[in-house]
Amino acid sequence: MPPTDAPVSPDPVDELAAAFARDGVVCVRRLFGRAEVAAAAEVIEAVMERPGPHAKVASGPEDPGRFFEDFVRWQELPALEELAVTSSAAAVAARLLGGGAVRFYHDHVLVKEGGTEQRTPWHQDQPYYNVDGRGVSAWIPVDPVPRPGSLELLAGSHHGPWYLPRTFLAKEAKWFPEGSLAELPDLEAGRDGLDIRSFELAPGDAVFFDFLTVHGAPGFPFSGRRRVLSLRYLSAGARHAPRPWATSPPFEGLEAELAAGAAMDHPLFPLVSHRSSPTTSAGE
Ligand SMILES: O=C(O)CCC(=O)C(=O)O
Repeated sequence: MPPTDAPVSPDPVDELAAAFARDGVVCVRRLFGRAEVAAAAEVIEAVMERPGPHAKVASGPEDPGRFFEDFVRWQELPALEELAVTSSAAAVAARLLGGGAVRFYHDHVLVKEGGTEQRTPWHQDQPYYNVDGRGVSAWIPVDPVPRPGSLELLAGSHHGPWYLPRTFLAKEAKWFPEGSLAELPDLEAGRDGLDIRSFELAPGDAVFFDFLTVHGAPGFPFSGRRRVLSLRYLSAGARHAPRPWATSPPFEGLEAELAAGAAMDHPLFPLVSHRSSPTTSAGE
């Protein structure tokens, strides 16, 4: 038995959960090992070769690079389902969301080709979704990401308010109507005074962030590509919030099967059953 006054070293995963609750963002180094990074890279290549119905190019025709996105492909790609539901991403998400019946929400592939100038505008994800309650995304690059090309997140912004979601290129209010939510302040103008977090990342490192954390990303002014798999998870307290508009991503017809306010208990949102235990610790 250790002496009772021996210092107790805090569980690194609990430290991570405390940092996530405070800041709405944490970086986990080496979340994916070599085999998982290779599997994620293969998934991204398969998605790019055969884009799905929700795929889009979120950069203009004049951009010297390209910003490609696709969503919700896990049902066609068993390797993606495995990463989403049983990997250490699911394990860390479950710990960050406080346990309970954590569900996988959807996958999102985000690729910026080398030289892409298109910025990902500052935004929160949740106002585009069909859920109320908490969730977390794991943004996992399979290529090295230098800090000037990396995701940026405004610490503490997950406490709210919700900001009006707009289309990335034309800035249209296609979801909540104009005036119904606060406008996002001009973060670029005041960024020196803000607690903006960003990380230089190696393949398999991950940035976990709350569905309400305000985030954006620069273009990718490098020769390599920036291929990212983002895996999104729902807390046990998340509830279905059908909207009178098509959410992004859309879940057509779901309101006929899942009542407004119901738990997200549906085969589209499988329970996570992670095999790996999270032993990773927070990055800087
Ligand atoms: O990868 C990016 O450029 C932006 C990522 C993002 O907005 C997201 O994962 O929600």
